Amino acid sequence: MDKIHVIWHQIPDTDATISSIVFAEYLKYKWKKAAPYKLGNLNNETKFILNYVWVEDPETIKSLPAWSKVALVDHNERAQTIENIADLEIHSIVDHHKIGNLETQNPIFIRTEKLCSTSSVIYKMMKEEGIKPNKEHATLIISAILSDSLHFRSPTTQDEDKFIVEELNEIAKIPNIEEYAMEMFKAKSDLWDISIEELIKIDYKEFEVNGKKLWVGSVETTNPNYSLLRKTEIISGLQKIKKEAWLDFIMLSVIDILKEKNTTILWDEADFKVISDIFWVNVLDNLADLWSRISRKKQVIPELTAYFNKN
Ligand SMILES: [Mn+2]
Repeated sequence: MDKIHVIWHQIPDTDATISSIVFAEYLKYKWKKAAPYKLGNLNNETKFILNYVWVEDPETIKSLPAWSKVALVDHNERAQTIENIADLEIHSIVDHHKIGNLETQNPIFIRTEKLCSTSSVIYKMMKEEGIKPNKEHATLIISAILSDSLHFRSPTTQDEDKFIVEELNEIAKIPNIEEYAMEMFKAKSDLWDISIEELIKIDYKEFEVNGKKLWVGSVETTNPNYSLLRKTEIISGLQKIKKEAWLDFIMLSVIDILKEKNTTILWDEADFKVISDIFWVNVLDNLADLWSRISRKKQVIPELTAYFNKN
């Protein structure tokens, strides 16, 4: 039996990492051979969570031998997945993002729902099959929901996500969910030992719209000043990435989790114009105040996609 490699996008965030761990578990319950793999380094929030439950960090891969089977979790776009995806066989996709541009050779299984995390979707699939997660997996799924929804602050949060957390906490028994979420966010905001390039690339999505390459990064933090004080270095970094990756647009949003505020750093005039045209804001000193748009998925990407489809 061929092993299914459960992989997630190039930049692993907490939901992506946890989705791959629990989806591999789900596939094993269904008598498949499966294991999670990551394509990049974990962020400090994810490290904190895996440490909390004593679950091992998945193995890192860059590419896979031709014809290997893969399951994609928490992403579905060519620009975000494993480099040699064209040589691989896609077994399944489980996601909660907009549908992008991936083409498959064979019929595949796809499940995507408008929930705040891919882990929520996988939990529903488990429930439908009568699979009860153990304490570790219940804690992991709760963590993924808290991470992707910024503890239910994000407008992507559905009532269903909140019910799932309640239901799973009967197994996970996290004493205080709010305190636990704060611990996670503090770990995520611990950025003192990372380079400027790592900071810029801590959580980004690359897209193609109408032949244009867009790059949208986020730093979700309880301490936005750490990033904002390094603005000058960040701007040079954005300039470098835009040139090297042949991008048509690049932005980096610093998201203050507690104040629910988005301050976006931009590099050049062309990108200033895009942001002021879309959001009706002024760009001052390379900064745009995007107010409470804390969800990239719901409050930034759709507007950018519509704009670049017209322009
Ligand atoms: Mn996600």
